[in-house]
Order: sequence, then C-alpha cells, then structure tokens
Amino acid sequence: MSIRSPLARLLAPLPTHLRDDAARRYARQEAVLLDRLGSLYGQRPDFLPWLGDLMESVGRLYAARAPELRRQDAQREARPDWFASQSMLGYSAYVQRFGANLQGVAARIAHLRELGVTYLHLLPFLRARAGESDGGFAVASFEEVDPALGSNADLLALTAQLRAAGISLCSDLILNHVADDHAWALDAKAGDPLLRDFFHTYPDRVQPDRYEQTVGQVFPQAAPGNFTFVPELQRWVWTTFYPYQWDLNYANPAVFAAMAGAMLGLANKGIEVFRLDSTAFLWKREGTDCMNQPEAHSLLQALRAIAAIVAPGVLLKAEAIVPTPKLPAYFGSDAAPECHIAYHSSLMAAGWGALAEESTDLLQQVIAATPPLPPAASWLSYVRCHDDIGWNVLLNEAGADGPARLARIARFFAGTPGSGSYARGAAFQSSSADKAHGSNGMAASLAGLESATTVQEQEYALRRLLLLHGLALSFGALPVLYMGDELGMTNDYSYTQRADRAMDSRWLQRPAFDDSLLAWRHDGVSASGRLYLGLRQLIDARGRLPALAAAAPRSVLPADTPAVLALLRGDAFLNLSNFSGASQRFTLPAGEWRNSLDGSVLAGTVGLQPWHMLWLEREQEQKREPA
Ligand code: OTU
Repeated sequence: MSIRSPLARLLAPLPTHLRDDAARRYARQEAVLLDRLGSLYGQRPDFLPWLGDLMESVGRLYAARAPELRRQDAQREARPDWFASQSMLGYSAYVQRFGANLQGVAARIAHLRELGVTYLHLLPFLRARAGESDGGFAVASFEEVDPALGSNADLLALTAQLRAAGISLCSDLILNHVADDHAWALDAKAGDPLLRDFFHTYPDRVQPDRYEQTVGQVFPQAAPGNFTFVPELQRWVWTTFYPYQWDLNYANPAVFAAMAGAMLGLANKGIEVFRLDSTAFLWKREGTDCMNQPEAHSLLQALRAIAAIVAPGVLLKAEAIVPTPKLPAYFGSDAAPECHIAYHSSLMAAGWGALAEESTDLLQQVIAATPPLPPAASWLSYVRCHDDIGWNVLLNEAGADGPARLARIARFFAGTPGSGSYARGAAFQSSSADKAHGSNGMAASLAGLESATTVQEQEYALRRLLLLHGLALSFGALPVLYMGDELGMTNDYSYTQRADRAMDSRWLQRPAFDDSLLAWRHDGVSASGRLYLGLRQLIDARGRLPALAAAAPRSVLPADTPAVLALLRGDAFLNLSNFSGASQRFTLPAGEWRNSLDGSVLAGTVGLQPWHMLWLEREQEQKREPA
C-alpha cells in the first residue's frame, strides 16, 4: 500500500474550486512544515501516516472556512503587512468586566470605534474550569464559549459585527496547558494511557526534583513548585502555573495535531488573531529553565505554516514574557516565519521603571537592545495588561545590582501610604524583600491618580499616564490599550474579599468597566475627561504620521540628562519625554519643529515641565521658487 502524499491528503476533502489555492499555499509552506515537524516527530515509525492524517483534518477545516473569511484571507495575503500601519490600535478587556457577556461586548463597539480601535483582545472566553480558573486561563474546552459569557452563536455574531466595524478579534490560544477538568485530563485520570500521554507525568519525585533544580517559578507564593501530585493518577503532573493547569506534552504529536485543530476551529469562527499564551514554556529540557527551547520555536513555526495554508489572514502573537535578547526569535526567520506580533514586555516594564527612577537608563538600554523588525511583523506595545508588570525581564539591563534595583522599583509601586511614593499598587509573588517579581495595579493608580489630593498632583498623574501611553503609541508597534486606562480607572480592591482571588493581586487591575467615567469622557475637566481627550489627540496624531508605523526606523538622540528620552522616528518625528518631576531642557536638532498636538512651532532649546511630553514634527523647508 502506498502512502499518499501529505498534499494529496490535504486536497482530498476540498471541493475542486479550492484546490488550486490550497496547493499553491501548501507548496510555499511544505519545506518548513516537513522540516519542523520532521525534526520534532520524524523519528517515529508512524510519522508519515500521522502527517497525512493531520493534513486531511487541516483540509477538512479549510473546506469548512466561510467564504467571507476566505475573501479576507486573500486580501491580506496580497498585503501581508496590513496590521503594521500607524492606524492599527488595540484594546484588551475581560468579557465579563467590559460587557458582562459577549452580547454586552458587541454593545461596546461604538466606544471602541470612537477611540479608533481596530483590534480587540478579549481575555479567555472559552469554557473555563469549574471553580477557580485563573481568569479563564484554565480552559476546559477549546470548542465552546463559556456558558457564563454566551454561546458559540454569540461569538459568531460578535466576530461578524466586529469585522463589519473594521475590528479584528483576538483570542487567547492557551497552548501550554489545559484545565484539570478538560476532557483530555479527565480521560487521563480515568486511566486512558493515550490521554495520559498528553501530559508530562512521573511516578515519583526523582525526575521532578531534577527539573526543579533549574526551572523557575511563575507563582512562587500562590502556586509554588512546578509539579502536582494527582491522586487519581498516583503520579506527579507538570503544572508550571496553578496546580489545576496541566502542561501539555508536545513531544507527543497527537498534542500538536489537537492544538492545531483547535486553532483552526476558532479561526473558522472568525478569530483573526491568536494570542499564543505562555509560548516560551512549550518544550521541556532537563538542565535548562525549560523556556525558549529551539523545539518551542519549531512548534510555533509549524503552527504558522498550517495557519498560512488555511487562514493566511490570521495573525499569531507571541506572549513570551522573556528578556529582550530572547524576543526576536519569536518572529522566526525569512525562511521560517513564526509569530507576526510579539509582546515587548521589557519595554513596558522599563517605561514604569523610568517613572520610578526618574531616569530613562533602563528604557534607553531596552530600546538599544531592540533590533529592527523583520518584514510584515510588529512589536506589541502596552502600558498595562491583566497580568503583573514582571520586573525580571529587565535583569539584563539592570546591571550588577539588578535584583536590588528592581526590588526598589517594585517597592516604589507598592507605594504604601506614607512611603513618599505617589503609586498605589501591590507587590506580586515576591519571594524575598531584596528580589523583585512583579507589581500590580491599574495604570492610573500606579501613576498617582488614586493618591492625588491636589490639583497639581492630579495634573502630574495625568501627565505620567500620557507619557507612558505616548511611548507605546510612538514606539513603532501595535499599541494595545488596557480596558479602563482610557478613562483613568483605578484599582479594584474587592478581590481581597473573595477566597478564590485574594492570593492573586493581579485582580487589583481587573475592575468592571465604569460607565459613570465613560459619561464624563467629553467634559474636558474631570480627570477622566482630560485623560481621554489627551489620549484621543495622541491617537489621532499617530494615525496621520507614517513615521510612527511599526517598521519605520527608530533611534534615540542624546540628551543632557537621563531624565529625558528623545525618541526619533525616521528623521522627522520626535517624542521628547521628561520622566522626572523636575523641569528639564533639551536642544532640538537644527530646523523648526511643529508640535503635533497644538500646531505651535519650536526651535533651539525647549523647556520640559515635570513629566511633560512633546510630539514634534520637523517642518519641511519651504522650497524657494527660482527667481
Ligand atoms: C499568561 O501569563 C497569562 O497572561 C496569565 O494571565 C496566566 O495566568 C498564565 O499565562 C497562565 O495561563 O506565563 O508567558 O507572571 O505574566 O503567568 C508569560 C504572571 C506568562 C504572568 C505569566 C504569563
């Protein structure tokens, strides 16, 4: 019996009118697909039949893709950098907090459009583990919307409405683990050996103890250790995050096939971007920290190739919260592209670090360590998200006394009243006072809006918020606003009253959307109104400045003081930011510079008030008519 080629298996389920496109796309992806999957699984005797089965199920998902999604794929295939322009703007929210459920989110589309949003990341909305679920990051089914948030029909309706509004829906694809009540875990517990092989399990502590010598901890306080004893299995299961989040075993090709199918199933429901959660953790290797392993990149490149065959309009986004030098690998290479977008978490953390230190030293180092983007790719910039600000991604930049320096920054943001800090936040999961882990809090609270008691303190807090957002908007990235930050929403302390949340201070920055603040957004006098107006002005200016597109060149001009960041885009746009509470001066490069926001023209040495930011565009020299 001859084994039919993977291409023949891919085409078999397709109607004739789709076969040419499928064959053309397959031809472009074949080398990467075979090489990467071959390197991971090729030594298995059943590799070729497995690959054939995978391609046949990929073909079936291709056949099921709706015509309007296929049309969108074709348009984007013709313009592969469609998402990297200066008019692309993101927004991230929990469904329950933003709109109660998916229908409620649809009712917020007008707000998103008013802001200029073109990309909406909804935090996990698939059926979550019963009981505690890490905010939905413990997924019980990749096929079903969580009943508390709506139905699959609601999801289809929402993606269609968003598409019509020019907004791409981004969903988490939690690749690293599933909930302990996902069918795979339940079947494993029931004794099915095939499903037990979906996970990393060990009969005793011998191997876990060996791994623990080199593997770090994500939740050292709330979930210490990386292994959990499961009585039903009488074995230890690898659980990087909470004990109820079981890491998937990607050494098993069935796991890869199942997750590729899950991704395409969601893409067919209209998801346009996948936030690949915890991408750094997918492959385990003894003697290492089990992060950023070459096999994890091979897995992602194979996943990208499959997406490029079935849904080339769909984007992959790496959520790899890793030090700056480890980030570029998540874009892959020309020959084997990986993710389209990657979170720049060290940039985000360094921005907050600059506020705490009133010095842009960390920020300048992170920017210098950030390489130019490959074609059709983008960083993701942000000020806050649903997670902590993790400080350890800055250890490379923080120098010899790095841990102590980052711990000082974390203490600043914990900002207990009386400590002299304007910030109101919480330290997250730190294991000792001289080491930093993360900081939590809404941007407004961390920037001083919550503690402000005078008009000037409030003004300064608003300037700090615009400073950080201005950096995210002008850096050269897809900026993603975090729900509530556009209105200066502050911390939600109610989580401490709930037993299932009290140990996880990330809930501090997961408040419900405040419609009373929304009502003030156009008043121009309330803190929310001023912040909203300021942000809208920056967003509008960005939209008309091609120099702010993701791939446009970026450099930093020298300043007399580390308090000032002079970020140049191209040679005609300058973001001048004073990260300190003292007034500073900066001498502009020769020529006249027009303020992007108020149109005034500046030249020579300019003054920058505390936490002040200027967006400046170089005036074009008037062409003199020959006499
Ligand atoms: C991601 O987080 C999610 O964003 C978190 O909300 C989840 O709890 C977690 O995965 C598990 O699904 O691992 O790659 O330090 O920054 O857990 C980075 C806390 C992650 C988060 C970290 C992060």
